[in-house]
Amino acid sequence: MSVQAVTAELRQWIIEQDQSGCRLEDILASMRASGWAHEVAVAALHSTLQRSVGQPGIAASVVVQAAVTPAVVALPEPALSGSPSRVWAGDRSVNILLTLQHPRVVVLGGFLSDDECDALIAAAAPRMSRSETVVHETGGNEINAARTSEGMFFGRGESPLCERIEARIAALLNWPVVNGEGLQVLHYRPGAEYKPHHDYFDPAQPGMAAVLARGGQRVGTLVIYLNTPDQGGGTTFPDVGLEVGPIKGNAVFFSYDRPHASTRSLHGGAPVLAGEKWVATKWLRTGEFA
Ligand code: PD2
Ligand code: ZN
Repeated sequence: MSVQAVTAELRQWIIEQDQSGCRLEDILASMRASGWAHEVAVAALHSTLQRSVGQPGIAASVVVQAAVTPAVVALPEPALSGSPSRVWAGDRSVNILLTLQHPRVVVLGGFLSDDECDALIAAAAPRMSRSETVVHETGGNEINAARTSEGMFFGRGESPLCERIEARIAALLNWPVVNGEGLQVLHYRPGAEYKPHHDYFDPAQPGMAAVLARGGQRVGTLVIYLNTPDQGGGTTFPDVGLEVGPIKGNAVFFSYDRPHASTRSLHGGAPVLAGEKWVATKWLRTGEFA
């Protein structure tokens, strides 16, 4: 990925636009249209105009700051200081296979045993129906061509197996069990995929108030692979060109500290090319999910 540098020329251009009365939103839109990444453009606007505050005709940086969605304070996160090869997840040791800072991604080996994967599939299989996605305008659900899997939700703590897995997730990610949604199991047949999306809810959309009232914002996702497809079906992070291979028992965790694309948490389930794919997804909220 190329790094975009904020040059003296760019800063001068920003100051000129601002002095000529251009609205900050329009300066940001011009920068985005010329290929600047959103977060780089916002940072350039912020740092340039903050330094210039007080000069005639230049808007206070506070206006730019308001355009940046504030981060939540705490996030789910494994205890990785000292770069351990394994972390203890309450009842089992889990291997740390890869970590990335931005987006925050941790790939985990041996999160579930083969028996646990098989048992979860067996419990979910009779309850599968076509997966739906949240309609941001209304907060309801709908069938969506971008998501061609079948799925079901377990209630939190619905069975001893769910309870054991939820306790392991809570111990691994240092996040309360009650802040988790119930485990969702997804089944992808050949050709099925989940096109790139963000898991957080866009608070600006009208239907989101009701969704957010029940447990707050989503801040982390754990996708657990319950089988190994023959070909395809990786979890992709298009902003950084990362693809996590779906290996039975392994999992990928990622977090997002604000409901914003600048987290680079855009991700998708690549099409299954041969065989089938089963995953369990756990979404983690800022508050208690009742
Ligand atoms: O199945 C996946 O790899 C996948 C990809 C993206 C699952 C989800 N998102 C999800 O359940 O949110
Ligand atoms: Zn997702």
